[in-house]
Amino acid sequence: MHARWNSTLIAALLDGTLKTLKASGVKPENIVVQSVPGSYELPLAVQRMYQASQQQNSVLPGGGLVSAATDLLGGSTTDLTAMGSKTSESAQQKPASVEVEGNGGSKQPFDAIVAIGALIKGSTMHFEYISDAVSQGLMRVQLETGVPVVFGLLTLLTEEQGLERAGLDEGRKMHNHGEDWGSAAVELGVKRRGWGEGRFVE
Ligand code: RBF
Repeated sequence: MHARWNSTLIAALLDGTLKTLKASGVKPENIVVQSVPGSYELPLAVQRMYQASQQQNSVLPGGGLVSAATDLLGGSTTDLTAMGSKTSESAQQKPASVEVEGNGGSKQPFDAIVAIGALIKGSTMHFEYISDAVSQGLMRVQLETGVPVVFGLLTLLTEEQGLERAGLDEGRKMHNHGEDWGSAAVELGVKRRGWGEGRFVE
């Protein structure tokens, strides 16, 4: 799941995240990407998106309940809720592509969700309030739902800091943090599945 503010950074971070997810063996059709206007919207969107993934197969055509087992690396669903548009600069613009690569993919609940946003400090206290609310909100969502929510929120003092963390610095020497977020999603998704079955996967 991603916010659409600071879209250049977001596009690179999303690319990095997707790259690592796929390199880790997650099937593209099991990855769902959705976007929201800004970072402030991420906690609710992540919470509701996870609930939607639970609903999609909670009832079989015959009315039977389906177990919530997931299969991150096998035939399953990984959810990456990342953000969207590669071109929009503000929340006013049309949600870029709400890509749903997961068509035809697993209907199981998401194994993990990556919440991606980039907050850049301005001259008022806005940045502090949003950063704090989103950080606390995402932690709350993951503890309340039990699904790993990877913290892909950059809280930046300058845009330059964001370019460095998205691997877009001039010399292209810096690391794209999105790649780490993809790895964290896979690791936590696999571990959580193990914990759910009384196993400790390392
Ligand atoms: N959202 C972001 O994701 N990153 C930002 O840097 C950002 N800066 C904002 C600055 C101002 C002054 C305002 C009013 C909103 C900003 N937002 C930003 C959008 C915010 O997360 C949210 O989408 C809106 O406040 C609507 O709830």
